[in-house]
Amino acid sequence: MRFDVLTLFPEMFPGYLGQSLLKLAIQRGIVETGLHNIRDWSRDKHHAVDDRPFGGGPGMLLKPEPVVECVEEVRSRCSPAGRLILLTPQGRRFDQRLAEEFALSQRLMLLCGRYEGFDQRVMDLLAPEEVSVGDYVLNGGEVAAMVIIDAVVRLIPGVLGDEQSSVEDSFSRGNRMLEHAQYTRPREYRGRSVPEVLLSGDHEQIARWREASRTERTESRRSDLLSAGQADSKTQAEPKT
Ligand code: 6GU
Repeated sequence: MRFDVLTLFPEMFPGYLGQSLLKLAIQRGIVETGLHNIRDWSRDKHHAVDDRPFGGGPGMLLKPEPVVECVEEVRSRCSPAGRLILLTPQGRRFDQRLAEEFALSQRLMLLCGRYEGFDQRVMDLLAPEEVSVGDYVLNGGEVAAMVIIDAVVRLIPGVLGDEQSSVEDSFSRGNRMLEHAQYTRPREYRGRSVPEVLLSGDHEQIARWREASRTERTESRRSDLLSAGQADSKTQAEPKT
């Protein structure tokens, strides 16, 4: 799978892409990445990529020409064209389901904004899928692009050592529950002991304890997931009664 990132700050990515799991996937040829500086497509003598909004208002907007031309050229360099994703707080909320869908793609192009956003003609001309990673405002789409790459990459077969491990992740296809509590050594730390059942070797009891832990956590922290899980095959969650 190939990820092309279009950004004004490509230098934010190599540190992230060079980390363990992703680094290995790139070395093995399972994942390929391309970083493209939108500024390289500016034809302006000062290499300007932003300008003030018509009608007034705070902040600067990304100019349409460098963005559109950067997307067009990067898109044409390899095939398939893949999905064009524009990172913006105005977009569809990213979740595990969308990550699973993206993971089926051969190529994702991630277009990162900065400043107050894009000139509307970028969206009108390129018709990207607009995606947000949550209801808060980041300084730019770069961290959001890393979030998407991070969530998608672990779903690609062969990236995780044990293929079962992403299937069992919270929110994955077969699991819309939070994960159960886990313990490792030491058996006692600052007066707190590992639950006896986990040391018992009784796998049936352990499975029951874990199920109870997941249910308790999900009910107390994210009860919205329980109703969403029941509405899995529908588009909307049932209204709570
Ligand atoms: Cl995708 N971009 C920015 N700038 N802020 C965000 C976001 C994206 N998703 C949530 N907040």
